[in-house]
Amino acid sequence: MQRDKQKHNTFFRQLILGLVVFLTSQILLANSITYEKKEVMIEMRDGVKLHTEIYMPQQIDEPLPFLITRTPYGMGHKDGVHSSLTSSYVDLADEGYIFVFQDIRGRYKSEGEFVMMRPCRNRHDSKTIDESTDTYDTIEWLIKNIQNHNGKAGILGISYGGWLAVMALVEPHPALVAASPQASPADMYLGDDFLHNGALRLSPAFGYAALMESAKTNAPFKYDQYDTYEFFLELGALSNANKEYFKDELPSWNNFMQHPNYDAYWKKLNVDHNLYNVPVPVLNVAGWWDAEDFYGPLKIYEKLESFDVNDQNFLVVGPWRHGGWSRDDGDQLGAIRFENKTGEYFRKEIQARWFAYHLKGKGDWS
Ligand code: PG9
Repeated sequence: MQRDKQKHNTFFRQLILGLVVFLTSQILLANSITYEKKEVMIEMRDGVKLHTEIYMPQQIDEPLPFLITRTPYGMGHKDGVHSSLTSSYVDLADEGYIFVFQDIRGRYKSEGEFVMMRPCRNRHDSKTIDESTDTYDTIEWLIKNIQNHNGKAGILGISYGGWLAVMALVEPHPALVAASPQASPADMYLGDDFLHNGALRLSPAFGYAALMESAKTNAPFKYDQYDTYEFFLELGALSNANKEYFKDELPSWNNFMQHPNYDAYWKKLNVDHNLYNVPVPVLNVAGWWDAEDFYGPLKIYEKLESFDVNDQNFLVVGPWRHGGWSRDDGDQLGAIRFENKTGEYFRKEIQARWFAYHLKGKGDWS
């Protein structure tokens, strides 16, 4: 009886998997390893489906870990391959992981409503969701539906993607054993993108609200002049932004206008407030010349240190602009030249080694 039920369940799981995988496509070459790409819609606990690309290395026989990146910005492709695999993830792709790229809720090909930096859910209400539960549900689905994995998952991302990696730590899936939040904001009012100690960073806040909340895909604001300094001078009072352009339709801009003080709205968004006893090893990354999110990684590192009994919380800070470690050589910043390719060094000797150690038990890390 039990066995029949199991068979029945397996049959339905396979049937559902068959429906969910709407594209199992090309065998693609990333460096020396061939990857097969699958495109799936993964169902979250509330029924919303998230668009996900999965790249499986073909020549590696041993079970592999998942390496996940979640984004609100859409996925860039070159010849059908996610562009990270041939640029910033080259060293990781050479090592071989099951790469997973996902559009977050409400963005690009994913269903549901997008909420910019969605606050953490009320855990007493089992019907609630947030970016942490979406990551949890994604890992759960991957573990149950993708073959030949080793039961481990890692997550990495930069900026908004870095913040999503931090959110994965709020209610971490047991299979999540490595997270690298890079340039993640920690507090938008105190020191990251939108305000600095209460002073509104007008151009980034205005431009970002427009970019993310005017459409489901990135929609850069179309300034009617080259000199945006002039644009904002001509705009006059801040209230004119809604009157003339946004028409009260952008939730984040409305929040910026309605919460000039450090009130509950901003405090709820502070990641510090949501991280407790994180059991997952973390590689935090920051750039000394990051104009957007330098405050965040230091604060997140500091918070994680407060309960890091196993010495598994790390911080890397280099001579980089926002995200400069992920693609740049890192041997110069504007006119300033350094002796070394610091970006390349980070990707090969730190990032790739750190994930190989935590997800594959390879090499050492101390
Ligand atoms: N600094 C950008 C951001 C992160 C998180 C929230 C809002 C903006 C970014 O580059 O993604």
